[in-house]
Amino acid sequence: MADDAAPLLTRRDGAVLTLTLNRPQALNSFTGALHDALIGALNDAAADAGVRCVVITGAGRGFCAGQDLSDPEVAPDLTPGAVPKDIGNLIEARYKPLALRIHTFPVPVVAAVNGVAAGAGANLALNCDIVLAAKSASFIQAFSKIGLIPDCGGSWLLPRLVGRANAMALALLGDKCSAEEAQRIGLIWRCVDDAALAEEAQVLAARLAAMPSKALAETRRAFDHADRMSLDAALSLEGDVQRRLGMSHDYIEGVSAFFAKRAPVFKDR
Ligand code: T3D
Repeated sequence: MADDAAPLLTRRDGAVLTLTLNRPQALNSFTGALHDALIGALNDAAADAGVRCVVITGAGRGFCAGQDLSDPEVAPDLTPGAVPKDIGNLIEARYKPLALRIHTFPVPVVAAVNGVAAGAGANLALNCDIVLAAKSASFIQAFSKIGLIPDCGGSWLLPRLVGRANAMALALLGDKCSAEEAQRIGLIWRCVDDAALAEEAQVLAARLAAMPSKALAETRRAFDHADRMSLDAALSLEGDVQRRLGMSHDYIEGVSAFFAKRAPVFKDR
């Protein structure tokens, strides 16, 4: 496939937006164009009240192989004596905003990991709220193999997800972690048969889209903050959030629907 194909495909089904990384010839690795397209689509979706869940997946046999190591923006000049590029700028300009965009997203973001997820591609998935993977998919913290550390949030996420012992082994060794092993150690939520992944991701996304979005986003925020807080502070944060949510349409609707024995219709976002 020519590299002038759209690097990101978007599909809207009701309130669910599906974003498909579309550079299958390079396992959907990140170029500047893919970064621009992904953050642009996420920003548009965040501003669109009709979008209530986003699914991120990959075209072809991979999910995302992380940074495209041949992209001129970062590819090292292998000429002896050449001045090294400052790849810290790439992290600040591209990967940090991407990870923060997902962590501050107003509605849930689901990763449907259809194949290998390596480097920043693995951590793109792990930043998402729920990670579903095909059984044949795998997760590779490929950074150590090229002399780097886990980025795109990996240094923060990994120990939180799987504990320090597993995180250190995954990051230092850079070995392939199968989807089944990833589920077993708590790196991802669950894996499903390859043929069922796309459908299961859409069913999950439609279910999340019908839920009270604000409460779901506040749950993520509370979890993200909790590690840095004392129990006392976390309890206070819970009180502050419940105070706000308790004044929302969705809380009134949820309680009304419960007593009326009907399905709630949530609207807040
Ligand atoms: O500048 C910076 O590096 C800073 C940014 C850091 C963020 C990061 O993400 S660092 C980590 C970058 N990613 C990697 O190191 C992973 C590199 N890829 C691999 O190790 C392997 O491709 C996989 C384990 C992911 C999959 O292996 P396999 O055997 O299934 O596929 P393959 O044959 O290696 O790859 C298929 C094609 O995709 C191949 O192209 P070809 O030979 O068919 O023309 C390969 O070169 C290409 N490809 C795979 N990953 C990348 C890539 N091309 C560019 N960049 C890649 N990351």
